[in-house]
Amino acid sequence: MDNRQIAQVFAEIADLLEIKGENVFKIRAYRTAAETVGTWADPVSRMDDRQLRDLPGIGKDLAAKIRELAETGTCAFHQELLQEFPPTILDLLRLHGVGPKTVALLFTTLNIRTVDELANAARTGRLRDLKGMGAKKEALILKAIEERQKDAGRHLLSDTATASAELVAHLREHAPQVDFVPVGSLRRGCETCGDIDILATGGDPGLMEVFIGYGKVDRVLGHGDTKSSVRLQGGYQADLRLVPPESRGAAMQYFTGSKAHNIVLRDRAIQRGLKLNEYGLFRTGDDSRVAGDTEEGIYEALGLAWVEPELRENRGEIEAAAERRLPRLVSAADIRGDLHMHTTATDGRDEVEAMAAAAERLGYAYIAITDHSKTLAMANGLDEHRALAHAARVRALNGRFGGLTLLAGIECDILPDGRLDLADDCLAQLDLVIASVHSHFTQDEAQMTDRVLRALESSWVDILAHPTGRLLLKREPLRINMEAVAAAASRHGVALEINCQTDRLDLNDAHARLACERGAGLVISTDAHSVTALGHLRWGLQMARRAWATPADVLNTRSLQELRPLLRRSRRAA
Ligand code: DGT
Ligand code: CA
Ligand code: CA
Ligand code: ZN
Repeated sequence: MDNRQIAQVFAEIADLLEIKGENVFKIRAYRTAAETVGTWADPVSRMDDRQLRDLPGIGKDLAAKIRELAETGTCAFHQELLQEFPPTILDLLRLHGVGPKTVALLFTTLNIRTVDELANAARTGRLRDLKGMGAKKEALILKAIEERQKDAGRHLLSDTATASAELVAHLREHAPQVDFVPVGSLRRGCETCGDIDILATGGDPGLMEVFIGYGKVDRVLGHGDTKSSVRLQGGYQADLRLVPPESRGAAMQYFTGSKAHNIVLRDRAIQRGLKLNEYGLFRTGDDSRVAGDTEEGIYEALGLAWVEPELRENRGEIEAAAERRLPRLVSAADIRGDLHMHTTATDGRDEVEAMAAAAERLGYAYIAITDHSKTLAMANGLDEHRALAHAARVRALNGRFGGLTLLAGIECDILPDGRLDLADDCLAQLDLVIASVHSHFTQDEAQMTDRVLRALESSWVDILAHPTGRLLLKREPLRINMEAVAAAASRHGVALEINCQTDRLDLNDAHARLACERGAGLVISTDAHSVTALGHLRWGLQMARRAWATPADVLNTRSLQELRPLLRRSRRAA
């Protein structure tokens, strides 16, 4: 079992214990263990008992459970809990506004075990009379179910990328002569993906046996000579298509999509007396081939510059490609530092030193340590006194990690009325201030917008973090007027963050593009709570690219020398 699978078991145990109404410390221990294992770099299944017990938050009991999972693939305690509750009950817990108490109530009183059963009960008005329910909550549950159905079968970009990479590794191992490339929404870097699309060239139909023989295949949905579909463990659907080598470019183009981009391209072909499909670009009259072995060839024959996959959404990229004015998108090589991360001073899992050492290995010029402020008591947030003491410790490390500069910052909560959680004279003494909303998500649009605008007006805020608070496939964005926020950010010289946590990706592509158009700077930050999470930068980068962002649009592509004058404290001093 890999770390993710073990973490999954612990997370399920925590959920099930919560439904049972067990002791909160016990529940928290399993949650912490799930976090630790899920983000640990080395496989915990290969560790012995002593090494396991050295992991943060892992004691004797949890170490034994990890050994049990590693050796047998299951855990007796987990199985016992699943005897008490059907596993489908965990789907209920993932509905917005449905907590463990509600799940327990629904199960014990109405024997509701699945989302479908819950939907039925809500539609027929059977929930409203339960203790603590009422018609309003019933309606909210129904709405949450509808939201969920819109997302059904979709997965986070990062999870899809992992599942796809494992599948492609299997294919390459068993068919080394074949060329494989992931296409579809994954190649376009969409925030969630409906399925995994793999394109193969240079193989024979025997390849399909290799595909359906993959160890993680749960079910074969279709099996042909040029196209097969399977369902994988974890609920991913995967399609494999095989085309001849001379069609590789055409098929890459076709199956990368998006559908909207392809439709415009096909019309453009028709206007030129050509026919475009997944096998190539052909003259309408005599079916002779014009292009098809490369994507560049296809675009060129249509009078277009090659278009980066992230831009292929019919949002103006075809006009720009025709006029040769596509942007030079920001890429990993442009990134010089990371301006949002947490440490053990609050709710991070690694020490400042470990984060700095990892950043040095990544070749960064700078990082900002931005732990939480006091209102976030759950995360052990810092008050003014602790914030300044922490800052002093952070600064004292400068010089110890090669050319890396550590900036002492804070992630300061924006209080419900728009005031900041820490006093101005404390914020003034830090190198960088991030402001963010972590509470009162349900304010209406006017209130929320006023609240955030007020924070942007403060003298010290440099960055607004995860501006909409959304959690992909879990929590809707808060209601806020992004036009007004982008305009204010531009006016005050505050950068808007693209948060790289894999279930945030917040700002999204459309909002990030709006920010750039309004002249607000972007910053791509990991918000890492561990060393491993520093590697999540690529997912935010993908959002920035989908937003047409160039290196100039992104604050953390600057050298430290260029960055400093852009921070508010420098501008005030000037
Ligand atoms: P997803 O899977 O919902 O995340 O999004 P996609 O874009 O990966 O969609 P998918 O898997 O249905 O199809 C992959 C690509 O194949 C799609 O982006 C464009 C192409 N494609 C699929 N169906 C059509 C179609 O009916 N017409 C055209 N022109 N292209 C299509
Ligand atoms: Ca797809
Ligand atoms: Ca597909
Ligand atoms: Zn944070």
